[in-house]
Amino acid sequence: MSDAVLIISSRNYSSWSLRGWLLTRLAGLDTEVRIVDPEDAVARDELLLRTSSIRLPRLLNAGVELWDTLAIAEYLNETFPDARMLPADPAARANCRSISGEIHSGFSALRSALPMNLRARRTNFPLWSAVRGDVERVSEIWNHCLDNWGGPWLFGARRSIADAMYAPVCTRFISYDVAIDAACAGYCARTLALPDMISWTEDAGEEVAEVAELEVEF
Ligand SMILES: N[C@@H](CCC(=O)N[C@@H](CS)C(=O)NCC(=O)O)C(=O)O
Repeated sequence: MSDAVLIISSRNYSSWSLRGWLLTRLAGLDTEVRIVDPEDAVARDELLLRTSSIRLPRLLNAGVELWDTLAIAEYLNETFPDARMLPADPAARANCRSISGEIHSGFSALRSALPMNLRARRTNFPLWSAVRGDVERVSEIWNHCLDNWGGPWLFGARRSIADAMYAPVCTRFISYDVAIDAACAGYCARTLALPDMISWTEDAGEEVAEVAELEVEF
């Protein structure tokens, strides 16, 4: 039983929670997962008692408390060097950090128009031009990585922080039936077939909470 705790908001809807959890798995850190509702006043107060942020996911490990997925990623990489969460090659490592930063701070059209909902399956989902631009950029990034470092993961044979950061994009492409090229489709299929993704998705299916506006059929 681990002493580490990962506080998340939802397995079904929270892409940041999925990223945070995949990062702990990549690090080999066993965590107890606690789900809290950030809209709940008592839960918010409890989170704010500990730090000035109510952002989730939040990782508590060995007296250290972190929020924000990139901070969690860098902390885990430093704390568990044997997990080699960043590529060994400096150029690959720089690229891995750049594309992880890009998904962390960008792709707002994709994020808002295609919210993560692991239970959703939409077909013929309309994509407006800004979303198409984001899909093209993601495809460009993935193709560049797969060509440069030979796959099957973005930086070669080992999964890295970047694969965790882009995993919720794979689920969105499947949920909203987004047309992508064969190399990207293969990457999404490999990601969704990971045992960690399967177990997270199964648990998400059992979550009772529903966010009404994200369940609307378009
Ligand atoms: N960039 C942050 C984003 C985290 C985030 O937006 N989390 C959402 C839940 S998925 C949250 O905490 N929302 C609560 C709020 O903003 O009130 C990260 O990398 O962790």
